Amino acid sequence: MRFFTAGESHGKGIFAFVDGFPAGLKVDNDYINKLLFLRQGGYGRGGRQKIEKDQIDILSGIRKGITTGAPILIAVWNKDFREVKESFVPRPGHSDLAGALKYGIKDTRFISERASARETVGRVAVGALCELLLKEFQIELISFVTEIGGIRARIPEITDYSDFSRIIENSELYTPDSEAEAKMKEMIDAARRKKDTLGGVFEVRVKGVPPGLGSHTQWDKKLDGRIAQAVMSIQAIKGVEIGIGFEAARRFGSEVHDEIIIEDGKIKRASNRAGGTEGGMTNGNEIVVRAAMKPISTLYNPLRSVNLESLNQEPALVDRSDICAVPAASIVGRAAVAIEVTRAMIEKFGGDSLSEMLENYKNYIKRCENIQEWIK
Ligand code: EPS
Repeated sequence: MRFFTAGESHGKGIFAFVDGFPAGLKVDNDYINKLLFLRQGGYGRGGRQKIEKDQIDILSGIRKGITTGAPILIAVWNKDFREVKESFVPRPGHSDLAGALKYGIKDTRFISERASARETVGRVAVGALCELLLKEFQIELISFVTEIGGIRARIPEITDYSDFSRIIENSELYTPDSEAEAKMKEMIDAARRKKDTLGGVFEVRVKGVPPGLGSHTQWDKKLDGRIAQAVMSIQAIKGVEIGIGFEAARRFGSEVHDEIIIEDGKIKRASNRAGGTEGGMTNGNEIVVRAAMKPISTLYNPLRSVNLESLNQEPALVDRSDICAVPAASIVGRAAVAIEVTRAMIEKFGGDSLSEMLENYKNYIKRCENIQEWIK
């Protein structure tokens, strides 16, 4: 399975094109629209989200609500479709200057219209479609905000994803710690008053993943690497870690690796510091991914920049923007991980139809459970 997005922030719409998606999946449009709705939300968002009401329009690949195996084309039409005013003063931190140099264009709108995080509408639509497929294999995902502007949330033990999702969706910052949330909101208000922006950290988890997705045999088949690339490619993401991530570098090996134990005749792990991947493959444990988002680069109190026409020192472009978009990014991160896990599932279990995949999956799980017979 592969996918691409197209579309500009103030163009006609955002489009997602998915090729190689298995046939036979019943598509719940409401589920996809719900994730698009969550992507639009979160305390600290700017004025644009009051204009848009992101909903999918399926243009191909789905008949009578069921995937046909043909390419799927999804459109989300922009309500704020308009010709944006040209701009010659790049924002530090945005794609403006690097893109202007690369493409030899002074009007940075030629760059920023496509670089805009509005593109993530397409990724969330594809991610939600992938989640519907993963549900058929009892694979579930959640994401939540763990940190904003240096304020950290306490994360409880998460057993039931549905219960936890309800807590997250009732929080304006998609975080489970209401005390921390209140402080985060104060920080966002302070940033708004200072005409500044704030970043943070979010976490994505995946439960019910079978062992053996991805492969140790080649660099570009390693699932941890693929997940890192998918998440790092989200606008404004500057760091990605899996499991205990950077913390592993500060501990002894005995405090990092997850012991292998036998319980009721089943092989289990005593902990999950690896975050569900070893050797570039899933090990059957929960996948845990965290990502660091930098503050949005459009500042109402702009940093110094240079006018690309006059070469005069000028304040950077000031435009409508978000103060904090970490909750929205957590939904995009969830989509990015769902897409990579789905691609790996299709690779492992054959992707023409859902029924064929399910048969192969059940057979493989049975073999894994009967480990002495399976591993010879
Ligand atoms: C976004 C819509 C955009 C931006 C944001 C993402 O709306 P507008 O530019 O019309 O205000 O708020 O884009 C960026 C963060 C960016 O870097 O360009 C959205 O729908 O997510």
